[in-house]
Amino acid sequence: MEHRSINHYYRQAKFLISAASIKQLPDGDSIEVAFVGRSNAGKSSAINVLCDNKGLAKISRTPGRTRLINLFSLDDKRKLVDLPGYGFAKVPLPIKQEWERLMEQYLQQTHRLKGVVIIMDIRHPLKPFDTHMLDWCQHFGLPTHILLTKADKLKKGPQKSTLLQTKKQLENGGYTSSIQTFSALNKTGLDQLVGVMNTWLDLNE
Ligand SMILES: Nc1nc2c(ncn2[C@@H]2O[C@H](COP(=O)(O)OP(=O)(O)OP(=O)(O)O)[C@@H](O)[C@H]2O)c(=O)[nH]1
Ligand SMILES: [Mg+2]
Repeated sequence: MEHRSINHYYRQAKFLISAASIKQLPDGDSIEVAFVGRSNAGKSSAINVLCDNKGLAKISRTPGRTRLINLFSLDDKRKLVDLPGYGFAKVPLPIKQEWERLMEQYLQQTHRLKGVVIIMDIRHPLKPFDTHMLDWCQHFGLPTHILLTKADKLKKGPQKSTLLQTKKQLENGGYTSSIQTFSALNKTGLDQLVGVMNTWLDLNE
C-alpha cells in the first residue's frame, strides 16, 4: 500500500529515445540515474515497478535484447536510463569492445549522471560484469546502489544471508556501494529504492 503514494512521482515517466551511440543522446542540463546489470538480471522490470508502468521498459523473453541506451523522462529536469548489459564471458570480442566504449563514454558524463543502480540476480551476485561496473563507477566517482533482485526466488533466510555476505564482499573489495534486496514480482524493497532515487534526483523537500 505504502509504495502507491511514495513513488507517485515516478508514474509520469515517459519513453524518450533509444540511442545506439552517445551522440544520439539529447543535450541539456537534465540529471539522470542509470540502471545497469547483466543480461536478464531484471533492469527493465525494476524500472517498470519503480514507475508503476508495466509497459514502459520492454521486458525481454530472450536475454540480452536491450542493446541500446533507452532514455525515459520523468520531468523536464530528470531522466532514467536503461543501459545495455550482458553476461560478460559469452559475448564476441568486437561487441564487447563496442559496449565498453559506449559505457565508458556514457559514464564519463558525470555532470549529468547522479547515480547508478546496479541490478543483480540475488541467486548470482557480484559476477565479473558487476565488479567491472563497480570499478568503473568508483573510478568516475559515481555513487552506486545495488539491487539484489528476484528476491522472491529465495526464502527470507537465504535472502538475508546473501545480503549480508554480499555486503561483506563489497567491504572487503573496498567498494562503498549501498545495497538492498528487491523483487519486481511482489514489489519488496520498492520504498528503499525510491528513497535512494529521490536523494540522487534531488526530490526531497
Ligand atoms: N521472479 C522474478 N522474475 C523477475 C524479476 N525481475 C525480472 N524478472 C524476470 O526476469 C526476466 C528478465 O527481466 P528484464 O527486466 O527484461 O531483465 P533485463 O535486465 O532488462 O534484461 P535485458 O534487457 O535483456 O538485459 C523476465 O522474464 C522477468 O519477468 C523479479 O523480481 N522476480
Ligand atoms: Mg532490459
